[in-house]
Amino acid sequence: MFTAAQLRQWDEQGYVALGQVATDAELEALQRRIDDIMLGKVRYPGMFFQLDSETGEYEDVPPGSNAWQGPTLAYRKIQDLEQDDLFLAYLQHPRFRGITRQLIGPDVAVFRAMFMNKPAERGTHLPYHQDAGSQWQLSQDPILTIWTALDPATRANGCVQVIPGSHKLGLLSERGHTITPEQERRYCPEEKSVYLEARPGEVYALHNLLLHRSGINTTGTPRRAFSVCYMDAATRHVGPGERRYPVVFGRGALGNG
Ligand SMILES: O=C(O)CCC(=O)C(=O)O
Repeated sequence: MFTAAQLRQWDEQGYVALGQVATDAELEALQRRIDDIMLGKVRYPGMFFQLDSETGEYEDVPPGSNAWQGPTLAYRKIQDLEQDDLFLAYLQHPRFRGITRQLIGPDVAVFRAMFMNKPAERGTHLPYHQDAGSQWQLSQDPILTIWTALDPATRANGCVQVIPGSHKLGLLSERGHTITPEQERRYCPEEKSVYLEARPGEVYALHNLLLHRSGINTTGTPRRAFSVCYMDAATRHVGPGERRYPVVFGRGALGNG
């Protein structure tokens, strides 16, 4: 659970540093496993893979698909990681159960369990955005993302950068996600931003309405991270087609949830 001080920080700033949650051995296993998934040594049906852009520009990121696209460490994003036993066990850690119970309730699903990568000497600029809005096609906006550094995250390798308190602005774009250049000038001056540098294994809870972005990786080693968006298990997909979200805590939960 959040302590009283963390709850205050959550309300006022929209993010909370949680320190390292996994053991060193668990962290090493997650690092090895994500490389095995990228290299195709471990495979799951229908898992979403998106390669990194060639240019570093967000507009040039290829769309991605629900299929592995060959052995490379240059993936930008991989979703559906709740299918993997190690990632599922980690996202169901008792610390996360406590926080989700406090902020969401006993029955919790994940909108996405996602690997975000800035490959060595590559990566793509991710512009300021919020993680909510109609493009998510949900019956209610989720509020909680738990982001874990799998490697050191630094200004040089594209750590996440946030605008403290910006979750209080509400949803800035009807469709959600990236904001306009005018909104960025208004709400995101460099002097207001905070770089969330992290040691491997360190965790941040991020409010989904918090304005955040990340840069490219100018170093010779990757900046890997695992980002999980938790939401009330009653949240429904409201777009065309059927979509169900994996329940990870409470009634009908996967694994040991
Ligand atoms: O890891 C990153 O660079 C960005 C993460 C992000 O935007 C998210 O987890 O919602």
